[in-house]
Amino acid sequence: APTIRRTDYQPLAWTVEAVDLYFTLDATATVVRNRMRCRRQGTGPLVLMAEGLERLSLTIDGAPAETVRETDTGLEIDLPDDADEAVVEVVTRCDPSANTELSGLYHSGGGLYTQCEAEGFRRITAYPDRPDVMARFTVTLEADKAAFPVLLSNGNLVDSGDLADGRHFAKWDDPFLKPSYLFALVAADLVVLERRETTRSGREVLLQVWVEDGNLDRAGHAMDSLVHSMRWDEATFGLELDLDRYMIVAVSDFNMGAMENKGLNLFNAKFVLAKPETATDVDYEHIESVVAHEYFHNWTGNRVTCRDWFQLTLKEGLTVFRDQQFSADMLAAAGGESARAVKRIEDVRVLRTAQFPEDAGPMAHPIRPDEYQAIDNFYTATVYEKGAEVIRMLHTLLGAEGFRNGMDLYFSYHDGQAVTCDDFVEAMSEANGVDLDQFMRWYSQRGTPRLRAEGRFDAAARQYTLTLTQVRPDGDAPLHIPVALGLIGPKGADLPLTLAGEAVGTVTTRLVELKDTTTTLVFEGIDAEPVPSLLRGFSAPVILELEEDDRRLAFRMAHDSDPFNRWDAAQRYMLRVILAMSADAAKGELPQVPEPFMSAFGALLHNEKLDPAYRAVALTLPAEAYLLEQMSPADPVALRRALIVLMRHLGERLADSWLGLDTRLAVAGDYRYHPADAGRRALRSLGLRYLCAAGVSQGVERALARATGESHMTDRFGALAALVNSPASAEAAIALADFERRFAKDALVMDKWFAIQAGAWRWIDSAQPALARIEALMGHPAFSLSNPNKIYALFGAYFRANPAEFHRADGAGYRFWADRIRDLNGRNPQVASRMARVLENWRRLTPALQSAAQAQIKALLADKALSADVREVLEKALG
Ligand code: DPP
Ligand code: ZN
Repeated sequence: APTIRRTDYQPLAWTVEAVDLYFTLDATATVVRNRMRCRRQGTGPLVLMAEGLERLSLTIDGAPAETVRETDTGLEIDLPDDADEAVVEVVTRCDPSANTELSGLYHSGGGLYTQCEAEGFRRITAYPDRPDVMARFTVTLEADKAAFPVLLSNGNLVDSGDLADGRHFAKWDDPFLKPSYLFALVAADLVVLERRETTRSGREVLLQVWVEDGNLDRAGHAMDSLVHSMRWDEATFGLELDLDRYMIVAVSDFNMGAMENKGLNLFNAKFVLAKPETATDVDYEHIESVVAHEYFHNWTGNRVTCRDWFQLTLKEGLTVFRDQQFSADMLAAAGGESARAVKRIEDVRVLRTAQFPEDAGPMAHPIRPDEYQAIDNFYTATVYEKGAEVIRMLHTLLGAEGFRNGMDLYFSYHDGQAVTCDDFVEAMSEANGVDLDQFMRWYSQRGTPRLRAEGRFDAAARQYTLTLTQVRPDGDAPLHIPVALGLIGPKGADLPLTLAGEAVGTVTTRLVELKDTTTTLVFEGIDAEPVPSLLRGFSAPVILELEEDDRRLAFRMAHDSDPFNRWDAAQRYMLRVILAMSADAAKGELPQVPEPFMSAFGALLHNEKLDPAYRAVALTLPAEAYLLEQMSPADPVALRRALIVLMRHLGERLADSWLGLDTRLAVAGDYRYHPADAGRRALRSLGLRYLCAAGVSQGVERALARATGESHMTDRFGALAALVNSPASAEAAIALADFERRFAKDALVMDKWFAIQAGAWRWIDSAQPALARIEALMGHPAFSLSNPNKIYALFGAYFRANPAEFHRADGAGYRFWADRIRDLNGRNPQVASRMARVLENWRRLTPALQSAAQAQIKALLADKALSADVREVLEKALG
């Protein structure tokens, strides 16, 4: 596939001002009549993109089109030089039931649904399918009434009624200009949960959550989340819902999480449906944030959209930041500031697990990429998560009020436009009178910058000198980096920070703006050597390099007043211990757990002043993917051995504490989604993980009772996970069978059942390898290769969450991977390419694993039928 470059952007010669679509819907043959009012804005032909469509007719101003050229991407039509306007009508046919890619118009569970971002609209009709073409849409849907009783599209319902032969129609009008990627339709047999709300300016709006019959009792949390999102955006950014009606529709087969189509959000059902018996606290939290994310896109993405797909982070980074802030505010309102800190920790954990490895591998790209072959490959952790960190830095540098002023100015300039990241940062700059030219480098540099810190204490001068040096991966120009920092005194209290030449201050956390490669800070009035606490709250997405011995880490684990850094100190300590233990395991020695680490860990566990939710994140070991990234060479089997020894030790030695906690922190009464309750449940489930890992019989008994008893999903699943990842294989088998019996007919819950088995660690050498179990589960009646959630659950969990079992010495994991990619490539290239990416960092593995992985990648690339999506990923991986 050709490489598309950011700097090649050109406006189209012809744009569309208004489009009228008439759909004659049918599961196997849908006919779309598309009438576009086109306007000239430059020289050249009218360009229409089209993919896999059967063209039935094409007319220009009512006459059959004559000069039509077929191109690789669609059609080009020459229009008279003196024409400034043309009405172009194109009629095409497509087959939704044959659309296994789930891009464009497709069939799922008896209904018809669309997904158009990024380039799916061209699979529905011929159109200038680019985000800089913003048109007014009117849409008429016509279908068989019995098969498709509900007909939805964007905007307002302006007409509907019955037609002959049992058919009916609905006509929708979207008053807002929009790009084609925000188009959506639904034709299905659904039921609705409705609520009426009044916006801040007093308009009444209708909110709807559409689900399959039988799921209404699972729609309430999504509805609540929507209302909370509305209120938050009004209060925080003064942004109101602009439509009379706002719809969310749950779809079972969906490639991504959800899609922000104007007024008609389509969601992967897993981010809508929840009730206590079927969804965990984590599911509730995800639903709230995804509902918020799509809702916030209505302004950041829809009202102001992207000029081209290179600007994707303009809407995604900003909207992820907004949903993170929203969730943090919601959590803090219910659970206090500690709950806010836990949210920040979770977000950084995702960044480090998913984005740092991407930024260190062959797919590394700036948050605004410079080139791509398949845009679908660039819906990445870098564009989303690192993009959100870049926006967060602006928020940190400008303050909440300055940031708000920048947002206001951005909307005042660009409402209704398709713009670039520069436009956003310029609005922030202008509103605050701040120069952000250097800051813009965050948009063009790839790789995770390192921040090297060195401290020197001068007792005689009572000074502490801190030298901070930025190291950029490609040796690029220095970045503008906000660093929040503090100094901790010997007794554990923060010291007031006074820089040389300043009046004596009282502030104990300061924000320093690094703009040069090296910055030296001299703090005065320091009487004893302090312990630095740098990058508080993770104020910038960098890797901090600071020499700290075990005692310092333990000290910060006990005293750092910044909850993020306190957690991070524990993570650093764990990382150090695990890497040393893995090195022993790699040499065939029995890894040892250092005693001082046990005390530091125990002190956190026993600290009743810390919220359970906080203790749960602080006592969770770093993710395996993150640990592998820090290991060279990456040796997944040695790492797993070390983790097993460590978990066993933590479970055995602290057994009484875990059991005591488990009793004391039990939550009484009915399930409610609340951060305080969720924190207690999380800590109890974590305790069961350690107890079961160590085979502590009381822990195993409690886990089995909780996994199989009358419980809600959070406790049930926590207990099941503890058993499956433990040497208690007999109890695990009982719990798995019980779970299967209860939920066999519940697709979303069965996804959990598949994933937990695919990700299962092997605690006993004789236990069944994950791969053998997965191969057997592929034949399970609840499994389906056409459902992306099933692919992510069974294969994704194996490839990503079970490195020791996937990277097997005999190469069987890689062969299985290659077979799955080959198979998925033909069905659904987007999903195939996501799965293909799991081996992109193969060069970091041990030599034997490298050659086995490379052989499979090469074999795949020899296949001529490989999609552009998968090919781009594998070619980059091979380098
Ligand atoms: N734009 C969607 C989202 O991130 C993904 N297609 O919300
Ligand atoms: Zn988004």
